Amino acid sequence: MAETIKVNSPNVVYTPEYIEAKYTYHTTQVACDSGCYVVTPRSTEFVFRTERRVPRLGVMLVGWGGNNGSTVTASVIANYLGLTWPTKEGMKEANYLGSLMQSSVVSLGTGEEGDVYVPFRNLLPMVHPNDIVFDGWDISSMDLASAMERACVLDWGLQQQLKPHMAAMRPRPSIYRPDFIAANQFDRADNVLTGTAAQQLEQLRCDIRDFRSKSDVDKVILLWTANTERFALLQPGVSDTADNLLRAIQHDEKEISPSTLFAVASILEGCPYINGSPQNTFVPGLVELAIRHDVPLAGDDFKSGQTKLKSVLVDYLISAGLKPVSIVSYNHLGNNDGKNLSSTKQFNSKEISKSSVVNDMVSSNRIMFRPGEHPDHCIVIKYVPYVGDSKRAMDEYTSEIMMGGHNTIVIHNTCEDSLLASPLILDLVILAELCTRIKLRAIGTNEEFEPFHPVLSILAYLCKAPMVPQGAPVVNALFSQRACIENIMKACLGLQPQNNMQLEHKML
Ligand code: NAI
Ligand code: DG6
Repeated sequence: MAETIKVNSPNVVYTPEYIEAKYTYHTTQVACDSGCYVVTPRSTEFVFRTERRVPRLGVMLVGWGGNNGSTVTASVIANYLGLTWPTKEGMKEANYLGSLMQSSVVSLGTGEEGDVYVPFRNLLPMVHPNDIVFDGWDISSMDLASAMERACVLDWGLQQQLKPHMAAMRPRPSIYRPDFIAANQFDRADNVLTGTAAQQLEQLRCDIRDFRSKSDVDKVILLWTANTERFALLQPGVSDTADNLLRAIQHDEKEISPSTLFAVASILEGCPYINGSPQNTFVPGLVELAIRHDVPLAGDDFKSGQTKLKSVLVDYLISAGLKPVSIVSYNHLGNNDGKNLSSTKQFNSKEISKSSVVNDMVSSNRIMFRPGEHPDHCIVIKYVPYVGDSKRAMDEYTSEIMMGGHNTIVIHNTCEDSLLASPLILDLVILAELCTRIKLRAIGTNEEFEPFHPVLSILAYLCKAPMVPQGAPVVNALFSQRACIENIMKACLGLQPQNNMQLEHKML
């Protein structure tokens, strides 16, 4: 398989610094006039400019010593070193299964023997996960080798090989506001920052600068993979505008969550910030601050297993004309995430994020759902310590079918949660970094190239409750989200989206 791609078109120019591609963006505008939809095809000429130099990327994880944090760090080291280890099923080798960029392919076009598929990662120049440098914070002081052992995720034979490489990695002290996470996390918090919110914010900014200079990375991205917090109350004068938020931090306002403080530090240091948990870190003032500083944000909540499947299955049911009327999603798990979620307020954050995923699909179909009508949707999470990181997810989907019939689908999924989340963390930071190197301008309108909107909805595929720019539609259907990433990356190469028409095979 060839490793590089070169587009042979007068619309695509390669310079040593950039790939510049002219691209015609086709859209369809619909207006309703006297009971008739008037449909107008439109097209806009864009130039996409992608910086070719791939930076050395540093990733700072908040919650570095947790199951996800230790697993993703260990997995990258194992891949970098090409480790293999024995198990009762034979030898295993390090890989990146579950990563959209590293392990899935896209169709590039048609070759002599049919469609030619290439790894997603080869479409544009992007960071390889093996080259990411990790650092981070945790309220638990445990070194990363011990944290990996505490997580009980990776095989023992692999852990033994990794320990010497991880023992010196120590999370930086973090912000602990006991009120935001479950009380049952208290005994973990032995590595905490003291001082006011303003002093803590300053310390986080120093940490980012310290990491940047000591590790010699070109860019830093922060990603929250710490415990799920409760929702912060949205108080006028505190979190409603950027200025109020900054002022409230100076006043040591207690209703500002640790995650929002991390996001503020990240923005002020010019580092993209990603929220892998469901809480409302991105309060309105924070989003305004990101837009003001032009720093990307993405979230919320990794879409790893049950919800990912839900965003496929409900899309299938509704697009097949079957009417889902009841969706019941039950989970039990025994890791520290499950322990934290056994507390009501933290569970509520997760419940909101897990429930929102079908809304856009339901409201798109007015044949089956009247305005305001919705399937019953119930989320249950139980903490069962014995099963550890091996989460069980059981789902029952009941749909109405023709002539009063019912169709009930039951799914049982068992797998290590952190091994599903880790490749998502890699995809999130790699795609966020790529997005900082893409700029575009509409020919005839914009003279200047502009970056994407700081709210990176392009990362929606990886998020349970995708954040989008104000007023933009939320898309949850998984394959639409995947097509969004693929088609934007293809546009950067002047290539049209995959249209699936295959006309060349449909004529005599
Ligand atoms: P975990 O509980 O093993 O790790 C969280 C870590 O965060 C712990 O080490 C804890 O000490 C630390 N922590 C808590 N508050 C902190 C703070 N203020 N600053 C720094 N560190 C702090 O949880 P796990 O399994 O790694 O999950 C992490 C997050 O990702 C959770 O919020 C979870 O809901 C979310 N998530 C996980 C998914 C998965 O498939 N594993 C999928 C979707 C979301
Ligand atoms: C209980 O479901 C624990 C949660 O943290 C989930 O495991 C996590 O959010 C993954 O959820 P999902 O629905 O994407 O599998």
